[in-house]
Amino acid sequence: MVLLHGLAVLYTTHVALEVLNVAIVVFIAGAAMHSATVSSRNLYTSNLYLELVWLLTPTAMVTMLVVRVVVMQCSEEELQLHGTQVHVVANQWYWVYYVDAVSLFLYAVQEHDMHHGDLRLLCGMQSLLIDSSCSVLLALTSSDVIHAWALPSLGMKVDCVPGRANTATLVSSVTGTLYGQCSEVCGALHGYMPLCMVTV
Ligand SMILES: [Cu+2]
Repeated sequence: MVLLHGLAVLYTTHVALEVLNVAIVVFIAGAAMHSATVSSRNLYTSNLYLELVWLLTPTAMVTMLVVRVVVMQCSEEELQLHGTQVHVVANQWYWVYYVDAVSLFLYAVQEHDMHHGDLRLLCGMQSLLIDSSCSVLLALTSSDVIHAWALPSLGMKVDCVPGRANTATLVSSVTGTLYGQCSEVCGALHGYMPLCMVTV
């Protein structure tokens, strides 16, 4: 909610600045045309106050943008700090989720264990349960080679790189079972790394 409010404020600011930009362009063009007359040339070529306006107006606009960006970043950090944190470690060829003190090992369901209606290579032995009313901060890494944690239905794809932790904020407005897969070729069983997530 804080992030959405920040985005709305940022959009409003950009629209206001665009209108201001157009007004400045029109003003400067008009002033330039007017200054073409000999009688007013001195006003626009050696006017200290006009120079100050031209200097301070862009400075104020850039300052407004910087302030808005800082507010946005602070809002996003606040959103992340209040959400659930999940650590994801990719391995050849399974996922491990660490949620608080619980570890979840996600393997693909073997074909002889599948039930009617199960999606081949998309169903996992376990599913990560997510509350759709909360944001989830994901910290993703890998223990061996590069993998990619991809959930197309939420438009998410994050690389899992050994020795590096990439972060992403997951906000799901839909409920149900979401499926994804590893999206970086990581070895012989790359196709056997499904992501199965249940949002309630
Ligand atoms: Cu893979």
